[in-house]
Amino acid sequence: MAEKASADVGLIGLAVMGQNLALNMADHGFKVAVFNRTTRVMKEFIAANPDTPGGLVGCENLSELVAAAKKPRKIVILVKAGPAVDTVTKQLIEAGAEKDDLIVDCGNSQWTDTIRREKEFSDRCRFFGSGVSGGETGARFGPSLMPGGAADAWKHLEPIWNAIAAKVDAETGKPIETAKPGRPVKGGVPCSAYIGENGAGHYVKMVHNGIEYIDMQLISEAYFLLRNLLHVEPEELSQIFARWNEGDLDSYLIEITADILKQRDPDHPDAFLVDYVLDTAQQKGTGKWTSINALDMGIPANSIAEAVFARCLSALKVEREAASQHLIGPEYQYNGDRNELVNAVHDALYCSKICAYAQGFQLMRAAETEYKWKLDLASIASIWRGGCIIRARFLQRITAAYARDPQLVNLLLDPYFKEQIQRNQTRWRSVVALAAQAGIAAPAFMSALAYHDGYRSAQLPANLLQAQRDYFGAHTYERIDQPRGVSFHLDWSKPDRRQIKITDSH
Ligand code: 2AM
Repeated sequence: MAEKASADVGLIGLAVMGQNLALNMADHGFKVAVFNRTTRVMKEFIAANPDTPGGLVGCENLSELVAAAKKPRKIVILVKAGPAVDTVTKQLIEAGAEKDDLIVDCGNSQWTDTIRREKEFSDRCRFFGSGVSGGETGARFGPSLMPGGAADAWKHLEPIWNAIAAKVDAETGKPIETAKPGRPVKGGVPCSAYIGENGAGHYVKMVHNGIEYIDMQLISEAYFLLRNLLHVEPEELSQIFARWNEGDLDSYLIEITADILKQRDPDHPDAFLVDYVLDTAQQKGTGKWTSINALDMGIPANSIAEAVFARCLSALKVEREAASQHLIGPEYQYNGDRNELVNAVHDALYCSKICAYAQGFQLMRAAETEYKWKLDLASIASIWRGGCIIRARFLQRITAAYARDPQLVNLLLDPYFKEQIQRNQTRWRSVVALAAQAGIAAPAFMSALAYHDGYRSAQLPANLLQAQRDYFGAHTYERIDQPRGVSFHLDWSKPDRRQIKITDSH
């Protein structure tokens, strides 16, 4: 039986993420009241963790949980994203949760659902949506946390969120990774910051995942190009990635890539695991949501979408195998310098990565206007430096870029990133050209370069395109010698082809 109102925080849903977040909070001295729909799971969890610093209070129903939590209550929900979040929130309110209480959905909810819920429950509780990144290990020892909800309620959650988040070094921005069960990290800057109203936290978490898709795809393409052009074994590639991890590309994803590539296959000790893993990627949807949102807002996040499509194409394994018998590519043999190619792929990866992040940050900029949020992009970059899957040295650079200029229109325009691309673009282009020549699919590298070249072009072929639209659909065009907003239509079907001025909004 739960004690009376002694718990600092409540948590509902004891699957792995829920258990790990509860243990993380308890490690930091918070007393956590826990509930799970299936009581046996809760009892087993309590029995398995008798001695946490903060203590766990097992609750058999939601009324017990509500009674156990100190006011204003902070109740974390970690149930399956979707209708279960609505059900549990309503049940919590029925069980006695009050207007000042914070109900914090830490699942992978769509930000639009969080906007709806915050509004729907606004006179019953203070509904928060918090992105949590870093997988199971992150939840246990320090995730990156992206909370969104009412600004005046944030102060109640902040101490807990700051305590359990991953920590980075204040000077270098490097993750401090020494947490052990019962022994949390001391010091450092927490990877947690208030993101904005209602769905802003879940939105930013979604963009994080979209960036993660393209980051992973770029790394996979770098591997694939080197593998196919140099005909090297995974172990040698592992050493290359490990070396890259010492420099500008230093990141969690490069680090695990180096580790994966040297892994031998458990069933074939002479071979490498990566060669036995079927080349079909699955997805849970956050990359797709990011791309759909980019399309909805009209923001060119083409590389993020390309990364989603690359997974879709990979999933057509049977079709690709059949097509490979019929559609013949070029004969190509790379005869150049091996080191030069390795360095060029490194630079191509770095330049493409800059473009990928530029797209993700441009998306968040647009979302500010779309959803009436005020997003601090430097702060968002800073909380991705540790805890999450895309954590990287690179994010220290992005943090610095937005700190230098909070109104920065595009990351590509920041002096540091501008200089990097300037310096490395010849090699980036040579890698893309090589991929095309050799017939090796490198959609992420190519789309990133297309984004860069499109963005830096004052002139694009949309003049012809718009004329086509006017030709077949009378969609009108603006003219370079007239003010913006003044539209014209040419009477293409008539012999005299007269131009008609349609609107003048000025
Ligand atoms: P369970 O152990 O009873 O299945 C992940 O699915 C977590 O969410 C589990 O802890 C699961 O509880 C919980 N969960 C899923 N749907 C739920 C619901 N509608 N109400 C309460 N908990 C739910």
